[in-house]
Amino acid sequence: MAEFFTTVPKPITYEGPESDNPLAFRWYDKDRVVLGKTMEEQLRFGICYWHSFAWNGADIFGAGTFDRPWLDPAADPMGAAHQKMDAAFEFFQKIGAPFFSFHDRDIAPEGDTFAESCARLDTMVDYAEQKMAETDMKLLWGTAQAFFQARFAAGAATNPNPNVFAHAAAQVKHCLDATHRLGGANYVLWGGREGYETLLNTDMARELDQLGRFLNMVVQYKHDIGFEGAILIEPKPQEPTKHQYDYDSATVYGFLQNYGLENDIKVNIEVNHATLAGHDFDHEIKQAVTNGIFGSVDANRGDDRLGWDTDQFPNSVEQMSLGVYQILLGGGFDTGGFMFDTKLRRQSLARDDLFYAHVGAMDTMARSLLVAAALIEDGELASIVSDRYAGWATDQGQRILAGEVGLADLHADVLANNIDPAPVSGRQEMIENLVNRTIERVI
Ligand code: XUL
Ligand code: CO
Repeated sequence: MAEFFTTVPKPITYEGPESDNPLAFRWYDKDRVVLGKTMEEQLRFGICYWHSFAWNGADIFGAGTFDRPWLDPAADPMGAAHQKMDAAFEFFQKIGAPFFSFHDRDIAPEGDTFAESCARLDTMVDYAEQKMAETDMKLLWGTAQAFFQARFAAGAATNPNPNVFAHAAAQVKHCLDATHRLGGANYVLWGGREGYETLLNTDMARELDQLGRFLNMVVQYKHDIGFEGAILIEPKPQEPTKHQYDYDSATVYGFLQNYGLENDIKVNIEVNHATLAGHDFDHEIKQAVTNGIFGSVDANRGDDRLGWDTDQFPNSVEQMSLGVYQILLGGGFDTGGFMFDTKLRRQSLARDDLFYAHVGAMDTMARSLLVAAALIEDGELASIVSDRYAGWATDQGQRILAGEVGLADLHADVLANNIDPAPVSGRQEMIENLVNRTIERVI
């Protein structure tokens, strides 16, 4: 089989912080134990198929720039799909991430009929199964691409036409089967075009009910086939539609409760989707952990001055550490992991740019893990928070929470005892300094 990444002949290895080899890990030492698990087990890195292998670098103003022979429109579609998978597995192995993720249409091209699309996907799933066995690669999640084709312009599950709903349901069924066959740890549903552009042509109540029904069908089918992975929704506030129904973790949780799905579906939080929703990454994690729906993470960042989904590789330890801290406080990943739903910049057209990008991103996440683990081990942040709420452990606090007193009781109490609490400092700057000192100390 032809080697594609010839300038990176051997797998990337850990050389330590002193190394100035740009194709070595300085922080990601997969066997290093952090909080009782290896870095590999804590971080559970996944490589995405779509941006890394199924995209040619085209943007809305210009043609593809990347050197990806399998994306040549003249190539035989199934031959190209095999070549793409060979290159992808070569990359997975050389970068040393244990997982990958795909959309059905990333690994197998759509055919002229749905039957042909299914047959092509089955062929490529056979090939993936063989390559996974040869390489020990695991599938973090599979997902159906139900947003690209013109038929999905008005949404998939939320489409005004039930035939489009049916088509998306058939596609998700087939992709869930494929994910199950490949031992996927999760199955993801990103809303794609599940949202709307204008209320002037939209029946919102009907569309939400359709989406609720669709997701109940997915959960039912997961149980029918015995798929043990988690079903995850990936919140995003806008883009491609102006108003996406799965805006953020809190909105998704409310939606899941409305449709009786809160125990069956969790969330896949993407860092830059949090930013686009006006939240910090750690807020989205905390919101999900608090509601018991934290599943997995797409580890890509945005750009401070660009209000769209730039899908950049993570390079800010400050930003990521606080999110990883909340993940660890919540008990760490179960089925999830850090999936690089990340795109090279369009000018990064050399083959090995994909390596530089992932090496930097994996090191950033490893450093963030070390910082977050130190914050947990020191315990100072956690005690600051618990001390702040210590009053709620008193008799008065407990009686309020237990519902033993009402407004009139508290009114009487405050009147009789002239309760006049003194304000206390929130110490935000002091705590931020503590985090910065931890970063300085650890990395
Ligand atoms: C879109 C996005 C997708 C999903 C998978 O913004 O993040 O790549 O992760 O469909
Ligand atoms: Co994503």
